[in-house]
Amino acid sequence: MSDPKPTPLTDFYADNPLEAEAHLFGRKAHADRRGFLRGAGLAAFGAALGAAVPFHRNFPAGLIPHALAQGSVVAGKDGLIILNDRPFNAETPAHLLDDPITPIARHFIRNNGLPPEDMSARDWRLRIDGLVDRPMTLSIDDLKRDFETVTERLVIECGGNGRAFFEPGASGNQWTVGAVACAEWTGVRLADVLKAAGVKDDVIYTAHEGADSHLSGDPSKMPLSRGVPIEKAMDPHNLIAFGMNGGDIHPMNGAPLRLVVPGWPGSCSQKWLTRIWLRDQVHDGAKMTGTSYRMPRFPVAPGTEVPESDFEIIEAMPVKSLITHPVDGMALSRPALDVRGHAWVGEGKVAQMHISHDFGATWQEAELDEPANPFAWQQWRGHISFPEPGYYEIWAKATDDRGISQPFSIGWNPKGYLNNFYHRIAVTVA
Ligand SMILES: Nc1nc2c(c(=O)[nH]1)N[C@H]1C(S)=C(S)[C@@H](COP(=O)(O)O)O[C@H]1N2
Ligand SMILES: [Mo]
Repeated sequence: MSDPKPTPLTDFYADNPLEAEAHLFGRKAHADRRGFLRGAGLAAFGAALGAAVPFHRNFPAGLIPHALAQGSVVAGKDGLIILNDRPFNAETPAHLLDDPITPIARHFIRNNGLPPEDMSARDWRLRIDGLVDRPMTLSIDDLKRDFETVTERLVIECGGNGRAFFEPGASGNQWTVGAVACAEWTGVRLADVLKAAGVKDDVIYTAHEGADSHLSGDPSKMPLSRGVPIEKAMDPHNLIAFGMNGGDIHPMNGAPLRLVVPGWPGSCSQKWLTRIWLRDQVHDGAKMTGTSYRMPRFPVAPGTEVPESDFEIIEAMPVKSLITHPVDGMALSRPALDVRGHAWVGEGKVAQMHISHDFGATWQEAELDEPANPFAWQQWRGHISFPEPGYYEIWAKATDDRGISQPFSIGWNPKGYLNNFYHRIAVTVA
C-alpha cells in the first residue's frame, strides 16, 4: 500500500502526455490515422469538457485541455480532487456530497491498478466457481434474465478514508473525508447467484477477481483480490451491480459489472468483476494478507510498531458522519445557520446525530432521517444560532443503535484505516 506520491493532472501531462490522455479519454482517443479524436475518445473528451467541441479536429494529441488544467477531471466526473494519477485516485469535497444519492459525477474513485481497456457489457462474463455444486459462467444478460433485479442506495467507503489526519502519518492515499459515497446501485443479489451455484458445506470465504491490471504490467499479478466470510457474502444487500443511478456504471467505478458489499471496507466491492471463487480458507489474494486492510487487535499508541501477527482483517466500518452544507470556511452575514449532512455505520443504523458550535462543550440534537434501505446513509439537519460575531467550528457526531459514537480523537493505527473522528468545518460570523 505504498502508492507513489500524488501528482496533479498537469504533472501527469507534463511527464507523459499521451498516456495522460489515454487515461482520461480512453486508450484509443487519438487512434485515428491522422491523429484525430474520434468515437468513444471524442465522446469522452466532450463529456469531460461539458460540451461538444466543434473544432476537435484541430486539437493536438497530448495537449491538456485548458479547462482541465485548472480543475481535476476524468470524463464524467465533476469537482473531484485527484490524489494520485497512477493508480488513479480521486476524492470528493464534502460540500459536493450534499445529495442523498451521490451523483455518478461525484462518486470517488479508488483504483489499485489500471482499469481494463475493454469494458464492453455485451462480451462481459462472470465466472462463479471453486467449492460450488454447479460452476457457472454468466453474461450480464444471463444475470438479468435468471435473477431478480433490485435497486438500493448503498454506501461505499474506502477503509483509508481520513488517513490524511494521522499523526504520525501513514503511507497510502492521503484521503481527507471524501472517499465515501452513496449511489443507487442496480443489480442482482450476490446471495441469489451463490445459492444458484450451490455453496458447498466447507466454504468459509469468497474470493473476488476483476479485470484491471497490475501497475507493474505483470499479467500474473492482480492489483486487488479480496473476499469476505461466506456469512457476510450471503447478506441480501450485497449486489452484483450492472447499473448506477439508473444508468450505466461509470468506467472508473467498475463498468460494466461490480460487486457492492456495503458496510465493509470499499475494497470488498470488487470492480470490473470477472470471478467469484468460493474457498475453504480465508482468501489470500492481493491486499488480503500482511497488514493490508488490517488493524491491530487492540488500541496502540501513535507511532507504535505492531508485529504482523497482531493485525486482524477489518470487517464492519465504524459509525461516521459528514457535514455537506455549508461549505467549509463559509463567511456568514447573519448569526444563524442551517447545517445538514449524512450519517452512516457499517452494521445496524445511526440512531442519533449531534452538532456542536462551541468545540464540543455542548451538543444539540439534529433531526435524523431513517435510511431509505439498510446500508444507505441517513440525512440529518440542524439549525445553529451564534451568540456573537467571530470564528466558530461546527462539529458533527453520529451515534449508532448500539450506543457507539464517533470519537473526538483518531484511533491511530499503523496503516491509517478507519478514521471516524468528528467531521469539523469552520465558519465565521460577521
Ligand atoms: N477490481 C478492483 N476493484 C476495486 C478496487 C481496485 O483497485 N480494483 N479498489 C477497491 C477499493 S480499495 C475501493 S475503496 C472501492 C472504491 O470504489 P469506487 O472506485 O467505485 O469509488 O473499490 C474497490 N474495488
Ligand atoms: Mo479502499
